[in-house]
Amino acid sequence: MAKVAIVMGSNSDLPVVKGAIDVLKSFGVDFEAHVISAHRTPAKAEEFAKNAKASGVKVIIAAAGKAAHLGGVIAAYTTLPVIALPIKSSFMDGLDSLLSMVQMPTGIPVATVGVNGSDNAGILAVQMLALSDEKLSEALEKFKADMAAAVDEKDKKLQKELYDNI
Ligand code: RP5
Repeated sequence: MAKVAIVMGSNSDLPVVKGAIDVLKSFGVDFEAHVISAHRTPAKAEEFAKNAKASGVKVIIAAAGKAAHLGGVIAAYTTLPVIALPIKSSFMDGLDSLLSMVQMPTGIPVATVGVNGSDNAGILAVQMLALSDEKLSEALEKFKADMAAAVDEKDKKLQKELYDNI
């Protein structure tokens, strides 16, 4: 049963969305992915959103570019948490997508990550699932510890480079 459903407005969004897919795979989280457009296939967007909870989905990631209404439309039809991923797909460098997603009216929130912030969309979905999954929670602790160790390593390298050049 897919715990996370990823929807994207077009298959042209897939190269960016792949980041979230890779994160979910690395944590062993079941997911499904679909191309559904708020504008080109609005009936399908409504049907998907209305049925997602009953099909076992816990979190939805909605990726879209330009006038990016997909996350908001999905959120309108479900009580599941929706993470919106703004795609940089026009001459506005993704600012259009970001504002279309983040400026939701009161009552219909979507948790919007940064432009092309695909990895963060995946990590946030895992964090939501980890609220009721101890193994995922432990995996996230390790993920953060590994990240901190990598930064420490970079700092050590910087210190060495500075002293070597004095
Ligand atoms: C949005 O329009 C999609 O999410 C995509 O980012 C953008 C362009 O779509 P295509 O014209 O490439 O299908 O709806």
